[in-house]
Amino acid sequence: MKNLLAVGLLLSALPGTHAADRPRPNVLFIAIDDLRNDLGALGVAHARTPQLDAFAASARIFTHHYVQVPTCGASRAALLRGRYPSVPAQVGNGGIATTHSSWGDGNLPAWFQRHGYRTYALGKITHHPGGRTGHLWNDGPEELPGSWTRSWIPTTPWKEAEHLMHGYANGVPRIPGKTPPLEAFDGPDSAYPDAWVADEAVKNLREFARSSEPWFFAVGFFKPHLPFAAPKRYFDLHDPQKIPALAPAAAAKPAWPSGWHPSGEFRKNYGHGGREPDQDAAYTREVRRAYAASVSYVDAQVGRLLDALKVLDPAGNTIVVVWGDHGFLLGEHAIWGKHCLYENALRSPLLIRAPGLTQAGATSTALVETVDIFPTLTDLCGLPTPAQLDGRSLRAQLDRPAAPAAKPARAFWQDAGRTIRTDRWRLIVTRANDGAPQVELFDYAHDPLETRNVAAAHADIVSELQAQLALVPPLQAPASSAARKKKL
Ligand SMILES: [Ca+2]
Repeated sequence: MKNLLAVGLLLSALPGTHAADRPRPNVLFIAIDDLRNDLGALGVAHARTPQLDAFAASARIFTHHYVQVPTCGASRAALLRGRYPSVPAQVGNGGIATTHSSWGDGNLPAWFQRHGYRTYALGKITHHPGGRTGHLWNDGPEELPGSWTRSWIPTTPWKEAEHLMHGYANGVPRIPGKTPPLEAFDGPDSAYPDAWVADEAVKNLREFARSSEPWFFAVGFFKPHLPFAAPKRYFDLHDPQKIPALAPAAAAKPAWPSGWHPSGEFRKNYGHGGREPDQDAAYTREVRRAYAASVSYVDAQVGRLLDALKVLDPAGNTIVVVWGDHGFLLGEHAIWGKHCLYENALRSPLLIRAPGLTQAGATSTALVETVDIFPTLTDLCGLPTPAQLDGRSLRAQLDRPAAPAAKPARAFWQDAGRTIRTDRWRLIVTRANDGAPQVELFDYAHDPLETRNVAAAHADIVSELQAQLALVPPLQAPASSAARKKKL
């Protein structure tokens, strides 16, 4: 208690509040898997996301949030470590388990735990739901040991974490390369895993609300990650004819040089019955509708958790973060997936509500990054911030939506792929199979859909952005074949 009071006295003011008047805030961190910026609150007209839109109206809406690595485990590593990747394993899905011992001074949950918080991870927070490695992700060592008071998955018909992650209706597991990428089952919300996550989250939230100790509760939902599967009624919310088609230039495979890839996660991990979304307009619409339906389904489950919080914490002493771990290309650049450095792979929702937030519902267009979340949360909770973090607290944008970005956004992919995003430009540097560097430059002021590589016409901008990219050291060790294999 003495420590708690001491920290309380040191609290810098939360936005618009006197910190000493309040107990330390709790943190509800909601991760949504593979959620691109397809929310109504982010201006997407065909989205049906009433729950997240309502939450956004009470929060700060970051329209330009970028992740560090466009794949689940590596994006979460950057989140929890609060740093850009520094070794090749940290751009792969196994990076948390294989590199956590070298992370130095803690990680986000461990830091909170060290400063008096109980820390909980339910569902998919690290790469493996429940935070275990091994066969079917349930019998190996913890991915991030020493960090969570408890890390777990609900008990469900899918039984194993790996089946829960890729589950079809009523406990049916995925068969890689065979089962379909889409499913609409005419049944209740509990036909799919996220309803079970929401149930378990609400149940535990009730328990935590009775405790006088502060808590950090991370809840990880699975949709809209593939397979795009949800109860039929969420599909019925979406008329496929009303989901806008991509402009042909936006759907085209980029001209060489580019970091284009053949969307292995979508094309190889599922059975398509010979259908090909780039060649079959009806299939394109079905896939995009199924993604939108999966977003609507997870929206409803997140809404149940937020409704419970309203009842359990009427004073609003909980910081709530809604975060997408990266985006997803639904045919942009002829890619159906995320493993690339284009805009829609890296941009994802970030909504933050903090006690005393003013101008709730206002948007910040500042470029912000996933690595900013760690220092933002320590700042808002009045904890010290570890010195080594690469991000910056977003308090400025929470206090004043028009506050500018502190820095450009950076992202990483494979051993040599890097990108830097400024308000106007994106530079992408990748390496061709023969080792030659490939440079792409996009000018969002004149080409918001990234259809023209203008690197040749703007050598000065390329040079300036390459110099900024070089400020972050290159990844330091060769990727092992195992780490490389896990990336895709
Ligand atoms: Ca993901």
